[in-house]
Amino acid sequence: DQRDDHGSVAAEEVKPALKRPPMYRVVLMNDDYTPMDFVVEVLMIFFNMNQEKATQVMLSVHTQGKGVCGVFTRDVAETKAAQVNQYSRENKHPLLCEVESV
Ligand code: TYC
Repeated sequence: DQRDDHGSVAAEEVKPALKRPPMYRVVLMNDDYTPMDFVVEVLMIFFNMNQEKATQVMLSVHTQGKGVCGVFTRDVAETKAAQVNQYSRENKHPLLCEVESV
């Protein structure tokens, strides 16, 4: 590396301070036991979907096996997935929410 007399790496090798952060998908998994109404409720509460959009996403998960609820920065994605899983356990449903990198 070309260091200047303050020990800093030459400007051309320094990353710009502003970059888009890595994004993460929050994914809902299908199962045989969680009621459809509960999944719709979860999508409305935690992903701000209206009933029509939530029903559409729920049915897509039901038929495809999994589906994307949203794409967020890492902290937001991990928090939403943890909240969904906690809410599902509290209500004795096996619904599983996962995070995957985009
Ligand atoms: N397969 C469930 C049922 O038939 C409904 C369901 C949909 C469950 C989506 C989970 O992520 C899910 N009751």
